[in-house]
Amino acid sequence: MAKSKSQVLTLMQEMKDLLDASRTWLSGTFLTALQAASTAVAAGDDEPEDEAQREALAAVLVSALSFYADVKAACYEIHPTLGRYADSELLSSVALNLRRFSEKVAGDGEALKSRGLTKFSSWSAGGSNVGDGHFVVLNTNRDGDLLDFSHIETLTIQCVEDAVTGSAPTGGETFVIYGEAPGDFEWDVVGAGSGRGAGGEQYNPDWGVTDGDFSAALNPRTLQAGQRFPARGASQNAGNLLPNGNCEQGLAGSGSSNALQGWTRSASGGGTGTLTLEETNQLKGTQSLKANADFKIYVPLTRENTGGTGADEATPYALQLWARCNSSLTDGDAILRVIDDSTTHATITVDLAALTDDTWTGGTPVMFVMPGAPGANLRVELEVDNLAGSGAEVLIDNIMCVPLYHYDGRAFAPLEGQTSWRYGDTATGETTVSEAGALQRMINEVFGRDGGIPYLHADASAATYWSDS
Ligand SMILES: [Ca+2]
Repeated sequence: MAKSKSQVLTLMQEMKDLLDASRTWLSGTFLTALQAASTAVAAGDDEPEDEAQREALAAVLVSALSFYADVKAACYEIHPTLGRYADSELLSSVALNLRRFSEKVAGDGEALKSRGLTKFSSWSAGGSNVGDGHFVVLNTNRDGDLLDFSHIETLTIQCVEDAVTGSAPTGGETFVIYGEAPGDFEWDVVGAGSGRGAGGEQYNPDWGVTDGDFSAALNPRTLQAGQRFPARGASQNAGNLLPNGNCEQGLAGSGSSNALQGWTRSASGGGTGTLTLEETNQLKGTQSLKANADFKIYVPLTRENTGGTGADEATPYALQLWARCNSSLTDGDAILRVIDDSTTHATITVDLAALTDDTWTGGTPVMFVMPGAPGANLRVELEVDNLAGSGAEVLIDNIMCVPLYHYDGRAFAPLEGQTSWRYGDTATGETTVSEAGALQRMINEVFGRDGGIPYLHADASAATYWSDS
């Protein structure tokens, strides 16, 4: 007879205790004693017997490393039991077993206790940065739940090549990400990697992981410590999903049915405004988009690998646009949204009346997860609505829908601003933990670092916990 719920729970608790006890012992009295013994061997003159003593102690260390690996391997072997409890279709698949277990726990209105992570929700930009773009971060999965894993460390992203002193494209300046160095031994749980040598670690979230589809776990946007990556910008070669997001390719069509090149005037609610180009007060490049009446234009998004402007399913993106108004404007909104015929998936709205006159302002970026199974006519719409004021004008530029990078339980990107990123620009963010949920930590440590394996459903306030003890 299969294990009961309480027997499954007890198994998890005892394995967690075994892992924690071995770590406590190894990183505590054992290591202290080993180091003291090594120091004692080194004391005094070198004698012939010292070498044999050093080798013997080295063998002890090798055994300790092997011992800890064996404990983790023993914890790992609980996955078929979790799968059996949750009626997994394939007990040999650790990913499927954990997914089914997580789903059953959530479906039963239960949860593991959250680790108590406090993840930074905004990056702290360096005080001497030249670039004025936004650094964005998203810490939740597609269901809006906190991704309950990450290393406990301070992360840094830093521009290492720009378009002025280097050869990086404007808007796609090269950055690097790194955290803090891992411990000397596997049982020292510290950073995911300082990026200054080996030790970079890949730690996948479940974005893109839908039933039967684990492809996104192998996404090239998943970074490791020390890895270089381009910033996200308004041009398509800087990652923008939207054609002509920097408005440099001009307009298409005529009169009040015209649109940005690469875009289409909406058949419904398309507005009466005729779009023109601004070539004097543009944000960047040589042109921005100008309107003096309402309009709505769109770009269709196709699902990945089907041609056209492909949106990667179930993966995180950011929306942003920049706007500038003249003093005649009394009301109006500039809106960028991801929408299909049944659902609005994300919207960024810039309240034009709240902007400082004749000053470019970047809207607060909006992060969202592209739907895995969108309705018909998935598209991005750009709209100016309720524009009011005699002689009112609005300028728009750097219209962006850009994919985010994945790193250690979060999604993030530096976004192009009015002034481009420069070499040395930086941002930092710290994650702390209250260690509220030891079972969840054990699951993270034993399973969470392998690609494509989902973390278990955890909650800080569920009525029924799979308790730690
Ligand atoms: Ca432009």
